[in-house]
Amino acid sequence: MTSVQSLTRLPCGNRVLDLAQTHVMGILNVTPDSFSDGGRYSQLDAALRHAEAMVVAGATLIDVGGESTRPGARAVSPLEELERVAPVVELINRELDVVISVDTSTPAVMRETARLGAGLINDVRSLRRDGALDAAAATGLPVCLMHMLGEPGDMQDDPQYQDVTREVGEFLAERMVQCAAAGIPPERIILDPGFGFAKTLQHNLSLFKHMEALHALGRPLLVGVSRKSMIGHALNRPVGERLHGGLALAALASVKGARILRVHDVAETVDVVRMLAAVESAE
Ligand code: 8Y7
Repeated sequence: MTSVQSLTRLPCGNRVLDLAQTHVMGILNVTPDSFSDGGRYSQLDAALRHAEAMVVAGATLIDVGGESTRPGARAVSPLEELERVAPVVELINRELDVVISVDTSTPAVMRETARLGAGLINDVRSLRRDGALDAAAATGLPVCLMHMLGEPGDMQDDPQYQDVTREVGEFLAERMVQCAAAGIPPERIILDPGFGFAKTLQHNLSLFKHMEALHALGRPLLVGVSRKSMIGHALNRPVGERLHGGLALAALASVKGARILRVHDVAETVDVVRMLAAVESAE
């Protein structure tokens, strides 16, 4: 290993990410669909097949989530969340070569999924739930800290900022201090501006434009804008017609130095990332 690689190597449990490159993280929701009642085995099987397709398409991380963060979504008990997520993590870890990210704010889910092979904790609440800092620290896994004001249920009520990029940076810096105090060193942290979380369209666009300012915090950035309403509002597109807007933002985020892109459309985003890398590596 060269010294340059050691600066960008992020150990994620039993796997390592080289953050010199831009990685694509595929989204795998395991919230039960009330319209499909295929039973437990077929849901697990469907989750594995979806994850496998994303890995074949070039995803190097899969983000497994069992709690909807949509505004107004029903709260899920820790046990219910664990019963959804744990079997999927165990199965993907056994069957696929990919870093498993667990989208959770729940301490018990962090601890148990780490035991089952998860490689990254992705917490939209930045470890602010009771016991989350200690649980994440105990896993030894890297953590993605995301900016959000309030809770998913009330976050879009009336978000206000003087300077959204500065305030997001200050929030993330403060969470890094709390992490350090709990035994999670900066080397284990990924930062995320939290697009679409407690932000108006203008907040999201301004934050995106000035994203580079967050590099001052010294940690890799993860960006999640796939199919989000900021694309819908900017282009006047329903959720099924946001791919092109999302790919534009993926390219721009990568150029601005984001290291992980969290997306639904893995194959398309991987093409974007590879095309940028091809140009970047030219003479
Ligand atoms: C994000 C996220 C969601 C994001 C990170 C959606 C779980 C909403 N968005 N995690 N999760 N960053 N780190 O539309 O932007 O995908 S859920």
